Amino acid sequence: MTADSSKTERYNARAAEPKWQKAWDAAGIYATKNDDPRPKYYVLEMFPYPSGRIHMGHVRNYTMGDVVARFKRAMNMNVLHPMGWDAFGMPAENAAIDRKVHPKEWTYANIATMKKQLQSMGLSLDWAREVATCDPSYYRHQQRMFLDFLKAGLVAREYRKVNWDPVDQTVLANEQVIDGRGWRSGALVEQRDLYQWVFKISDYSQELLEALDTLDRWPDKVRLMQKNWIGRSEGLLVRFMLDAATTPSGETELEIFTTRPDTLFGAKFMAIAPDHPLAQAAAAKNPKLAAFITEAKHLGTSQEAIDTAEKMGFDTGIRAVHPLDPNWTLPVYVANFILMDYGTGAIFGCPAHDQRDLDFVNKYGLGNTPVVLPPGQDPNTFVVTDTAYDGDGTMFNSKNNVIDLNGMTPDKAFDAVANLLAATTRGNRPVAQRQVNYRLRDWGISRQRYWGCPIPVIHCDKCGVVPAPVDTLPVKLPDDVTFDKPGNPLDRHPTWKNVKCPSCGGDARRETDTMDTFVDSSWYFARFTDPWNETAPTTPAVANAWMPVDQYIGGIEHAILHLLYSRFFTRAMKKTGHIGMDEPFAGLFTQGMVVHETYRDKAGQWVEPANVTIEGMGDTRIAKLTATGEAIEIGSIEKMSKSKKNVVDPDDIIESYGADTARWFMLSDSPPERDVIWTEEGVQGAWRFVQRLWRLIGEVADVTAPEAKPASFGEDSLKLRKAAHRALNNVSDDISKLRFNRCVAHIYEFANALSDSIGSAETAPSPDFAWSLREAGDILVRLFQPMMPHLAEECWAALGHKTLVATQLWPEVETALLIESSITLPVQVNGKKRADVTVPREAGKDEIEAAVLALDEVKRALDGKSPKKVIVVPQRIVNVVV
Ligand code: ANZ
Ligand code: ZN
Repeated sequence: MTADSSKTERYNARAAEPKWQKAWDAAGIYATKNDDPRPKYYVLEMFPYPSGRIHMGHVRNYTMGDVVARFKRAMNMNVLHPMGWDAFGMPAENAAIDRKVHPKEWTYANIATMKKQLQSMGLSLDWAREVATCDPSYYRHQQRMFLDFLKAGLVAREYRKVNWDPVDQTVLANEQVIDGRGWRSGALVEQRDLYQWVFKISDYSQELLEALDTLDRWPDKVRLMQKNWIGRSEGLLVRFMLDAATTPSGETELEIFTTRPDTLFGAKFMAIAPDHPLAQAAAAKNPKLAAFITEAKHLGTSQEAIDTAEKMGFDTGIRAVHPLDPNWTLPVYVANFILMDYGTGAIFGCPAHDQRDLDFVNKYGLGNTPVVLPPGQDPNTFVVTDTAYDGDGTMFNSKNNVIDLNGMTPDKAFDAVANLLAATTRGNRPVAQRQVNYRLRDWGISRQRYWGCPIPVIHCDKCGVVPAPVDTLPVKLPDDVTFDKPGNPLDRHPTWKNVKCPSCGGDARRETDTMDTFVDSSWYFARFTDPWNETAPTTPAVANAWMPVDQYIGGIEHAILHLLYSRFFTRAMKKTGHIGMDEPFAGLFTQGMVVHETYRDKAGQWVEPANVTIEGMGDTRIAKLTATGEAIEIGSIEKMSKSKKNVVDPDDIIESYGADTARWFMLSDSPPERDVIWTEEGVQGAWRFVQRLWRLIGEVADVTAPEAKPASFGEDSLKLRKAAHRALNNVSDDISKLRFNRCVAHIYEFANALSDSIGSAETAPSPDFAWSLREAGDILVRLFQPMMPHLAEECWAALGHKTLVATQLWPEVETALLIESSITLPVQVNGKKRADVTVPREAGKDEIEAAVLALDEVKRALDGKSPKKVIVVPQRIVNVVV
């Protein structure tokens, strides 16, 4: 068979892609109906922040979701695959400050650009359901839910620490504090306590923890990260009496939280948070201590800042009495690594068994006494110097006339101490009580910023906090705001905040805090189920029919906060009647990043890949600046980022190669959970494969085949049909498991088989072979349709079909064709495995025996003799007895 030259024309993605996008649009095939009776499937990719342009990470994420959506549609399911915009946030305000464009204008312009880019990718999205979280038609419902949550006791106002910039007189977000200083003013940041709105997520700590076990289609690592974040620990609250002679009047005791009461005999000091009341009391008469406390507060409020700072302490002079020994006192330090909002904001330090405590005593010369002996160590010689021992072992050095812990395991000792101190009273109260603590804090949602969802409450001097009446929602952001001064534009707006109190009618003020943007993204998946409902956030019956999301896909960077907040929010929505389930995401997949080589010029400046020409291959590759020929240094492979300029613009790729090539390459190179290295060579390889498929289908299209399926097939036909159905079976299996790179490999293999078949065919193929070729062509196109939808349509049309391949059902696999024609059996000689033998599946005992005796390994073992016996266990094993 020879290829018809008219079909060897190049596939022109630039012409074909927009054409098919229009055809899909015109046919409305991605618009999903809520009353479709077929089984539902909800696939969702994390929606983008409209930063300006899409990046390769988006391309990867959305391609994967699109493959799933297209596959499930072909499985005859009613697929929901929506898209929207996580559109509030600081970058819009920064743009307003830097470039004098209004956040709203900037955001909507970015949405328009990015929507066009996404559309050019050929994603099968239901754009009729598009939402932008910055739109009053979205955030009004969020305000309504805030009020519902408030009524249900899920919202509170709490004193919370914020980063305060004393020069700009404004609250800073954690990311605006750089090395302890305000990002604009450069002033040392202070911690301030402000009333903040919080969601009571901590009421759900235990439930959020336990339900992780039910999320069996989530990656284990994400579940573990959430578990650690919730941070359940079982410990003991212990009251230490204070030595009156050393203690400011009014203070008598210090309560601490510990998870290791077993180590009490190793205690060397007490430490309290800088804002612990006892620290404040002690500082009142001690200016040096007061200065230390002020200094410690400059760390800012982020956990990271606190964890990485050098451990520092200040001896208050106060002495605490050891609860197991009235004659033993411990110095009380104020220390920068103790947090006020965990446990009681106070600890006893046991340096031998806690690294932070050890670092601390080594700095202040307080020494250490080990009390847990690691297995195999000698109690007379074991010492701790720089590394604390936090493992299991046997208690020692832990005995006095009150209690003897020696020889116990730490667990046993924990119980012994807990029981004794719980039964001991001081001032009529037990010295200790057991307590379960969670690291998870309530979710502070107040932000002192403009570009966010206004918190719908009103402050009245007479009535206090009054909810905005529901019929006044949305509380809309004013458009006329200024960004010329630091601080919250809503605060200094001349009129916006002045309102009448809904309760007493007197003068009152609107809340000027807006919500954390994580609130916006905690329920958008529910909104997509019925974005047309103007009177309520959801239509519960509809939301319950669609939810949970069957497959959620996004980056691992959202493994903790976004997912945890969404899990909480779903529960809160359930409590307030907006939805009927606890868990929003039944299946979760976290895709890897897109990485790329980095390039630097002679001056050490980063250079964009687009300006670099690579010559040579492998180790001899060299890079040159395309414009001047200047030598460029090829650096390490890193996550694509603007700072290293190692970004490739999806638009450029789509423009030069087409969206299908970009999609194919994204899926092909590595398992989807791993990073993918973007290379020009790789993209070119994908592009060549696109062209090859186009030629191959062109050759199939040239074949005239009978309409009806032939009654029997010759050997060549069967071989091809087996390859087709094997590929079909494998791709189906791997797509449903999101193993896209393996799907790609199966399609390559099948394309090779098809191409071999065509090559070996007669000039005038038999009817059954022609039919098989056609069948193979049809299957091939439908197999790659989810990955390369435009090329698939073009090929489908070339094959003479009048339908859209995007609407075709998945081909049915003929299972009879999957049965392998040969079988491989292990061969033993005297019970020891020596070789394998491959025989036709239907081979009889004699045929198998002959094949086995012909094996070199067996001949060698027989050494010219004939075997005593050959035992053939059909389909299992062959044993030769010599
Ligand atoms: C004595 C001790 C001995 C501790 C030892 C540990 C090891 P998790 O597991 O995270 O709950 N701690 C308690 N409150 C703290 C606070 N507000 N700021 C900083 N650290 C605090 O950790 C509990 C342990 O963290 C507690 O147990 C306490 O130190 C410390 F060998 O008490 B431990
Ligand atoms: Zn009032």
